[in-house]
Amino acid sequence: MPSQSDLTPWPAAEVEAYRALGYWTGETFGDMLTARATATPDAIAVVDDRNRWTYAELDERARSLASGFLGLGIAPGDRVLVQLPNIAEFVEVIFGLFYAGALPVFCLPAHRQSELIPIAQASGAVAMVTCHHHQTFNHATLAAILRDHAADLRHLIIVPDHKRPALPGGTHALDDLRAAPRDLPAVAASDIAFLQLSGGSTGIPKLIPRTHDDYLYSVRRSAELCRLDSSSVYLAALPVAHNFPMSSPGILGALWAGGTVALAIDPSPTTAFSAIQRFSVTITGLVPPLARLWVERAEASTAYDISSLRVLLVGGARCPDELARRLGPALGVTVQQVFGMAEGLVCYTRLDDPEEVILGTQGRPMSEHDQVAVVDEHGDPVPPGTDGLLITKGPYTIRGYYRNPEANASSFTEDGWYRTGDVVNLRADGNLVVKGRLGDRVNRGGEKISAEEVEAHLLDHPLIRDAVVVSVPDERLGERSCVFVLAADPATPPALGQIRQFVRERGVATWKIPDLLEVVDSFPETGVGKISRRSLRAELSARAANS
Ligand code: OOB
Repeated sequence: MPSQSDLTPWPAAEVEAYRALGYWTGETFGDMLTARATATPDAIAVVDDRNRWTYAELDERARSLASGFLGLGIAPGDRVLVQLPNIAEFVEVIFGLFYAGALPVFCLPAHRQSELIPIAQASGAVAMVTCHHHQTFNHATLAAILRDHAADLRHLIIVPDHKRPALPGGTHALDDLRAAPRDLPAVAASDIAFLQLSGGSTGIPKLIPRTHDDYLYSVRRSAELCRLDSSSVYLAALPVAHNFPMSSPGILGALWAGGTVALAIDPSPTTAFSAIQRFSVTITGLVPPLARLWVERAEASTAYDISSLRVLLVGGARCPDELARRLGPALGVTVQQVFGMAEGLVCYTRLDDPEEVILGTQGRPMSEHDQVAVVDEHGDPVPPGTDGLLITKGPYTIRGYYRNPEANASSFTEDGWYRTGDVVNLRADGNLVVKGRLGDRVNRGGEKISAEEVEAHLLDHPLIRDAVVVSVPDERLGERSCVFVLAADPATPPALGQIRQFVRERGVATWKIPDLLEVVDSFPETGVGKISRRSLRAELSARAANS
């Protein structure tokens, strides 16, 4: 079992208050599915290209998988890496793990060994559930590689691909695990339900422990604010393991409301519009660059009927006001901006907000008991209406990362506020406008890149003496990454193609591969002798303005 120290608890008085307010109800995600399967067994819970399951079927599948997981030796409290694309099996697997009391660790399909090895090690995962292939990448082989690097990783479970029947030795096909349902362990809602991954600003993965109590509250509140009901069909177009399509209001919100989860294997307009038409999707969520692609396609062609779509959530990165204005008319939707983080706090614009709020702000906290404050670098409040750093605490924002005292010391204040690292402006009406970020993170269209992590790879390149990764504004993605390099030998500087290839071969998620390269003779320094990323960014902007 995970020890209580894996979870930094909320203070007792707050726990009591959240229970008294009815925020934390004592219900687990397993309880939620049981309740829905009892209330509306024949309603459709999940659809994708190959499957269509009622609530009763989903429940039965999850229970038999739970029995199979337990039979294999996965015990309550054990961590299990889940790396699956947007397929129906994702939903049965995570509910199977919830029923077994095991903790999914939500990996993204784009993660490669350089992300997954530290995640497996830091979580102490005993098992991994993955697919055979996704978009030409062999995940089964990746899982076998991980097993050699993570001492505790004993069981590899693969969703088979019927076109590629062979599984690597020592692995289990998911279907072979289905076992006759047996008594399932009692799971406490105050326990950790799963581990999410932090968008991260350091190279070391930060694991985010979320309890059933706190996460289910955020799911319920999101479902309410997005007005989900049993007729709602939520399309997971973004990678479903990410916090945004999972819970804002996401697949869990749709299931909480007794609606339907539809999954699209990729978020391209062609795949997603076809899914919207076939499954009569009513609501979905997108990062801004994808929203732009959808708008462009919808403005250019009416090949698909997407008129069932009523609400589009846009978030993960700042949505340019100009794009926000085009979304509603082009896609026939009400826009809801969402500014959230896997650590907790989620802000929404409300569906009935004035247009100026919906189009020009990232909304306001979803809970009356979310606390937000805007401070300067010393932690002192800034005058109202001034840009500053957002700190927060509340009923669904964690008080500490999983087994990571160093990160806790820097990311949380002594009295439990989470330092988001986001620079915001808190308007008098309570809505937030996100202005940027403190520190060394690139937000590449919602995919977060830790500068430090990419720099560490680059420093191993024989032609590189030193490297600094910074963000550069980009019309499509919001930001892209640029690496400034000091060459080991100025006579033979590295070329962009070489360093991209090098980073790719390190086995990292493709979005982390540098977009641009600048070879320089020296780095500008700050007053205290640190490399000034701000000056490097300014240099790039000045160059772009002059070109
Ligand atoms: C979501 O979660 P993460 O954990 O991948 O990233 C959180 C960070 C925030 O701290 C902020 O820097 C950025 O992503 N962000 C936004 C934003 N939404 C997130 N920056 C500007 N405007 C927005 N609307 O990205 C996430 C989690 C739940 C719901 C939505 C997004």
